[in-house]
Amino acid sequence: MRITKADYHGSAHGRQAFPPAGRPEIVVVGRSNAGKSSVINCLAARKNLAHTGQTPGVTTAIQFYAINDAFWLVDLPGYGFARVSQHERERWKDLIESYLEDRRALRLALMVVDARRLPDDLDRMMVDWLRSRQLGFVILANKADKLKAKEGKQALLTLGGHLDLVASESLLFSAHSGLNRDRLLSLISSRLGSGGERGG
Ligand SMILES: Nc1nc2c(ncn2[C@@H]2O[C@H](COP(=O)(O)OP(=O)(O)OP(=O)(O)O)[C@@H](O)[C@H]2O)c(=O)[nH]1
Ligand SMILES: [Mg+2]
Repeated sequence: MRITKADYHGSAHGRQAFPPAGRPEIVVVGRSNAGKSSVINCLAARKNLAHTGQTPGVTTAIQFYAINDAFWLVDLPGYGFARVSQHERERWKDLIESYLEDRRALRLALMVVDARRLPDDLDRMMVDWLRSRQLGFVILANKADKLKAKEGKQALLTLGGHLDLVASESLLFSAHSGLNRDRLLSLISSRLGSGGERGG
């Protein structure tokens, strides 16, 4: 698949601002600062489509991007960011859950983790949640440009061990170098083509 058009559509702080159903959706989830917004920019081959930043907590609402006028690529706030108030964290959690529960046209979740870090309880909870909802996912072990090839392989094994993944559920990735961008685009393309709405 080639991405020829990527447009920012809007930002949602609640259900009422989600775009109407119709197009299939691909969502990006993961811990704050793992590189979710950077993955979107990498896929769209645009430097500043989604806001990124060195400090966690950059994305605070759900961002919708229209890709090829055919599907939504959706950026979520990150979880696990300690330096916001409990109230704000609860609000993000409710927002993320309302989105993931609500959207029948979700075809695939791209769960972004930092390949240099061990997954934690929140990552585990997210994987369990995705499994329990039977939402297809792939874990992107991002920032692989910071690792040597051997370390990258080891990071994937460690990740798989901690989260009980089968090989097809993770991919070494770099939003900066574009490592495995093509493979991810093929996966997205095949999921978009697979049709069908999620069951209740
Ligand atoms: N070296 C390297 N750095 C990356 C990569 N992807 C993201 N980063 C950096 O990681 C930091 C966080 O990236 P973001 O894309 O803003 O992360 P996010 O997950 O959207 O963060 P929140 O919106 O705060 O949840 C930025 O400084 C990025 O430049 C990558 O593949 N390699
Ligand atoms: Mg972000």
